[in-house]
Amino acid sequence: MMQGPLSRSVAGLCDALMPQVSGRTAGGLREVLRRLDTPLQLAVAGRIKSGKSTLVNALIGRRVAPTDVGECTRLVTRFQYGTVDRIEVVMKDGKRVTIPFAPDGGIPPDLGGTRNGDFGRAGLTAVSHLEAYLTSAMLTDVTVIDTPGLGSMDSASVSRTEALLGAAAQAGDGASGRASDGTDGPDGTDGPGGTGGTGGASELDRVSEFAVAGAEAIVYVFTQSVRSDDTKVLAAFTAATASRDAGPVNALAVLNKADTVLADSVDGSGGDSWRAAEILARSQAAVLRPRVADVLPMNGLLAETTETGAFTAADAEALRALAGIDPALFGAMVMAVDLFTSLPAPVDSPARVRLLQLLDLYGINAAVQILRDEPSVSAGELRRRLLARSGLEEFRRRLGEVFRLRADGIKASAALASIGALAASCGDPNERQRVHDGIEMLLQRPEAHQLRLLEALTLVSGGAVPMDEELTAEILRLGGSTRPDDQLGLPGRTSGELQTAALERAGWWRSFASFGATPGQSRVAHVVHRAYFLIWQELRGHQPAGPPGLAGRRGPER
Ligand SMILES: Nc1nc2c(ncn2[C@@H]2O[C@H](COP(=O)(O)OP(=O)(O)OP(=O)(O)O)[C@@H](O)[C@H]2O)c(=O)[nH]1
Ligand SMILES: [Mg+2]
Repeated sequence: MMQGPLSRSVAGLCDALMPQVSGRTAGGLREVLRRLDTPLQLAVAGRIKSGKSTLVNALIGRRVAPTDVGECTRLVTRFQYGTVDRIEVVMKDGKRVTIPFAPDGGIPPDLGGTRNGDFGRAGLTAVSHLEAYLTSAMLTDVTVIDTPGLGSMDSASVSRTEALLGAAAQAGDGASGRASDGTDGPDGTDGPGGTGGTGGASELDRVSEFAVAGAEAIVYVFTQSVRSDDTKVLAAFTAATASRDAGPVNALAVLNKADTVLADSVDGSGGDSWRAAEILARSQAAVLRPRVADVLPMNGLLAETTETGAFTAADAEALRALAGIDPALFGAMVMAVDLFTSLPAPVDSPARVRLLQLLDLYGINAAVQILRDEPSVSAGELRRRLLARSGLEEFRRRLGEVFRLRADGIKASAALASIGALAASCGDPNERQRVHDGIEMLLQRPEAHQLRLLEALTLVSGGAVPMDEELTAEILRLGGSTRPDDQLGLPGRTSGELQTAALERAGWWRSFASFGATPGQSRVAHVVHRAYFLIWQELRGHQPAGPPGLAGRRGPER
């Protein structure tokens, strides 16, 4: 894995600090170094049965994550690039057992029918998580982590989870522990308030499992509507995984099962559930915005079916037969699952059940509409058109923009947060000072400015530094891209126009930093001012700083 320039700087900091710190901190730094060398770690999280595994399969392009009930779905599974397909069961004691894929090419839901004995006396409870290595090209620059679904968490259990977080993350992994304010006890075995009530222990378990996963970015999957505790869960889980708050820097949300949205309940949908899902997603983005970069509508099932090769010519033929029957009869069939399976039609019952599993009623209806309008459409073309309706392509595009283009910055700032947390939890004030000085020096470097900007974005969007909405949106835009025209909100303008705009905004933020801003706002404003200044320099074709003629021209973050 090629490290980006910012990750390399942070790795350099780790190397420099290593000989100057205690063994414990050095161990943590080694872990940070190891992580910097891996692709972006992207976790998919959300409630039970929200469609996380289905979405993971669609992304990877292969039906490999089990989407039924089974033991696996209770385990974190990390999908990463490998030159040979294989599955490793990682035990809590660190041992690894390689198991074969199921005949259908997926992870066996019961871990290969293996008797518990194969994993030692404790059986599946001794399993930490699964590592699946796949030759999928998509995984070369991102590791996708499928996580167990969250149960319905009442607000009491959510706050218990939050209370347990600091301890759990530290117990799970020293380097990923989010620095808490030091009020919790030294050992992570029992959080404040104990484990009274339902499920305390298992929540701790899940949270630490999650910490083991070491996620740096998160895709949060929900269905129909964001419940009040969804946002809390989102915050709690990203805190445990990414060593910092959920924010537009590292989180994206999906409104999944768009096909099941009740169109009539959404104004302006015109009775179309996809349109309804788009409207819902937009309004929910407004609510969730400080926590996520965006909310995207998605039909994960359709995406999985059309992207993994599950959809066959025989399925297309069954749909073609359905397109030929009386439209009124077909209309009745797609009103409910039991009508679809029972009404008379020239498609046998196993084929109908299969269509339901692959497409659900919405997808079946969509396919039949396509075939009615254009009977000559081939199976391949039908698959492509259904894929186009799944939302997957837009999701991939946004994933690219939000995470992949900024992977270097995201990884580097997650690593810096981990280093900061290591220092904060270290007893020696001199050592703490040394680490902080090191971080500060790194952040002073011009190429590290993107990290400052991401940090400012997290402060502002998380509410730690209040800013009015328009300014928040501006910082979001600035940190949300690496292209000057997007950053300035002036796509496609000439370099001259962009330079003028960058200078104008740089000037504005500088005076905001000096006049009428709180100390927090002032710090953020300085960062924003400098970001605009660096954009201006880049546009003018100058090096950001440093001796001229070295290493050629480079933008602040590419
Ligand atoms: N109609 C419809 N069904 C979907 C969609 N996405 C997933 N499903 C179905 O929802 C069920 C649950 O999907 P999973 O992917 O297993 O959900 P999960 O979130 O991984 O579940 P757990 O891991 O058990 O929490 C499966 O039957 C999927 O086929 C969708 O967009 N539309
Ligand atoms: Mg699952």
